[in-house]
Amino acid sequence: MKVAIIMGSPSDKPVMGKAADALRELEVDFSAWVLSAHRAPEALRAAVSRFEEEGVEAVIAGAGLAAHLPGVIASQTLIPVIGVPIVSGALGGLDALLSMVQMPKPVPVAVVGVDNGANAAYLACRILAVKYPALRERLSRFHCQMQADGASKEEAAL
Ligand code: RP5
Repeated sequence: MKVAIIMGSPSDKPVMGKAADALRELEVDFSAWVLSAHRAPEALRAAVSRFEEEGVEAVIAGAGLAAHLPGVIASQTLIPVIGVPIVSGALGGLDALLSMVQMPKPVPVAVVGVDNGANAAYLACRILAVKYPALRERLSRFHCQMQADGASKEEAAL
């Protein structure tokens, strides 16, 4: 079980680091690369072609501006791809969000909120948990803990 984290630029690392943190928290193995769909298309294609033999079962792809990275990856593999739109430049992430979410059928990309690298990791874990009972158990404990924490905050709100 492995997740591939791909980002378009080193400048995307702060957001994608949140995805890595969440995967570590849930004990899910991952590899991370900087591979731009526009600046390194051949290297990206080569990396995607190795995913299956490397045991990659979900991909998290983050990029800003005209963010074609997750869509291009989804065009080259059947492994589910989750896009993270990243704030960069004048349009504040709306450009990246629309670039990712408006994929043509039958090449879907799941998209999380702008700059929400952590949620991409949690979604990847939910996808993998269908197949891996131990991960499902860790996710379940994590979810229960979150609800308990939320309840105790509410009691202290006044
Ligand atoms: C995108 O362009 C990258 O994903 C990044 O979010 C944005 C800006 O890249 P840099 O100019 O900072 O390398 O391809």
